[in-house]
Amino acid sequence: RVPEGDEVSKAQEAVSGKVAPTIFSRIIDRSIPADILYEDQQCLVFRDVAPQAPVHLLVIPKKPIPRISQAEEQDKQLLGHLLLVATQTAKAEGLGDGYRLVINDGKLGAQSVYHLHLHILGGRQLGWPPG
Ligand code: IU
Repeated sequence: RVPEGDEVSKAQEAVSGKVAPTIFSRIIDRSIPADILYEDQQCLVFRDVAPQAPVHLLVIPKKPIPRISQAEEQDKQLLGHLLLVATQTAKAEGLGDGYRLVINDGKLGAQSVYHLHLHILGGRQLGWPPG
C-alpha cells in the first residue's frame, strides 16, 4: 500500500479510475469521529480539525470525487447542492457578515486530502490574496 499523499500513486489511481479511500470516507462511515454539524443523503459538514479561522468547516460529498478537477457533468446537481449546503451552514453558524468558500485542487492548489471538500472559513476578517 502506497502511503497517502504520494502524488504518483494519486495520479495512477486517477488514470485507472480507481478512487483511493481517504480519511474522509472513514468520517462518512463513522469509523473515525468528527464534529459533524449536518448530514443528508448526499453530503456531510464537519469542523476542520486544524481550524484556520474561528469557524472552519468542511463540506464533503458522500460520493468520493477525489478533486474538483475530476468532477463530471453527472456531478452538476451534487456540486450545486454542496454550495447551497455551504451557504445554509454559514448562515446557521452566524456568518452573516461574510465568509469564504475555498476548494483546493491538486499539488499547486495545496490539496492534501483527495476527497473533494469545500472549506467554509469565517468569524474574522480574512485577507486577500490567499497565500
Ligand atoms: P486541503 O484543502 O486538502 O488542504 O484541506 C484538507 C483539510 O482537511 C485541512 O484543512 C485539514 O485540517 C482537514 N482535515 C480534517 O479536518 N480532519 C482530518 O482528519 C484530516 C484533515 I487528515
